[in-house]
Amino acid sequence: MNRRREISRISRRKLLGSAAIGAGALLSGCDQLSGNAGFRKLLSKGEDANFTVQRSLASRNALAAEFGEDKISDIFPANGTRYPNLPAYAKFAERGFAGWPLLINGLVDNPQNLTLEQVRAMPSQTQITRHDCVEGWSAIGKWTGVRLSHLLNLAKLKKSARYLVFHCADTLGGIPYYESIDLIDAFHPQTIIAWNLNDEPLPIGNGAPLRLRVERQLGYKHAKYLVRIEAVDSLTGIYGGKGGYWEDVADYEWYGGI
Ligand SMILES: Nc1nc2c(c(=O)[nH]1)N[C@H]1C(S)=C(S)[C@@H](COP(=O)(O)O)O[C@H]1N2
Ligand SMILES: [Mo]
Repeated sequence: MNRRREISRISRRKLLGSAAIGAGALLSGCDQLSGNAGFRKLLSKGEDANFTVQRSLASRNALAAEFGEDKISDIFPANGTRYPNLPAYAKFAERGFAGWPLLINGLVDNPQNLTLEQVRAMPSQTQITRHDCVEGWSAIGKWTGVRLSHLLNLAKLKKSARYLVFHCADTLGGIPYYESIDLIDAFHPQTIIAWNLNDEPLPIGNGAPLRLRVERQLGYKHAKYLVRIEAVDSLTGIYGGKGGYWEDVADYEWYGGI
């Protein structure tokens, strides 16, 4: 095979490996979204109080950049909570997080009461992405986990569901850490519940045993130490009401787009 054909074969394989598969998945994500009442309302009215950054659906669904293995950072920092203060957490850590619970409830028809083992046995995907923290650092890491859309398809969102709230096992200054995203990000093909970082189980500092990766948004949205995913129709009345720990305590933007 001549050199030109070799190159075009390689680049096609690269495309098929990431972008093309991503586009297919994106379409199925859109199909699921268009059947959802909350999402249609968002599109037709475009007046969601929290949704201050107006972007087209196409740009919300665009993929975050992915990198090669050679770009992975030598050290992926741990930021915010580095070890949850919940006494039960240390007990789980001692036994490799065996039996760690992940609950999916709220506005769903089939609430899920999963264990870490069950989640890790689900279909997985791996992505090498850059994490950007508002405190001024970035790092590239390789994350493996199950697509959030897979979990939501098991739990079957009710038509009234508009947001997913991620409840964590840690508190900062006595306040529970939590985050939330809308259904566009929930069904985005790079939004995963990750259990591995750089081919190893998540280190405790990076959110063991399960954390959210929502690659189009800033670091604070990537909730670590996940114990429960709750589908809701409004963020009012959830903790401080602004959709996340940092949103509540320091007025960070709810949509932390990169
Ligand atoms: N549960 C929980 N999730 C969290 C935080 C936290 O303190 N607690 N910090 C957030 C912030 S500000 C960032 S930048 C990232 C840091 O992830 P890392 O520790 O893997 O670098 O986690 C985010 N998710
Ligand atoms: Mo951050």
